Amino acid sequence: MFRVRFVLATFAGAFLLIAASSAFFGTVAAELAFDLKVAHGRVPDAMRLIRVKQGDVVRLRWSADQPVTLHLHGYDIEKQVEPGSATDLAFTAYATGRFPVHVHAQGARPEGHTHEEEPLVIIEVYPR
Ligand SMILES: [Cu+2]
Repeated sequence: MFRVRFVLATFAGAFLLIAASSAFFGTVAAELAFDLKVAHGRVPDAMRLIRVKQGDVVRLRWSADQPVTLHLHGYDIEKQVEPGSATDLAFTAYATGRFPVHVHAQGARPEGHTHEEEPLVIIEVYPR
């Protein structure tokens, strides 16, 4: 009987610990939107690193001064952005890690391409 109670107490303790730590770190996934303006092939320095947490719904709202094809690596999402209108690139950040957004040449294929240039933006997804 003592053993059963001990196990239950341990279980309750572990549960409390999980509840407390998730309250501290924020367990609820957020919906996050970022406005990113590409001018002369760059975004402002303050927007070059985007940090989110695993499970967040991330919406990148792109605008550009000239037509550009963007490629989010890892998640492998490609978007065409035309000047004069914003284009959303949205995804749920299931995978953790560091994911660059590159500019592709118009008409280039995503398979087997190389990226010599610096990424436009880097997205870091942290474990929740
Ligand atoms: Cu690419």
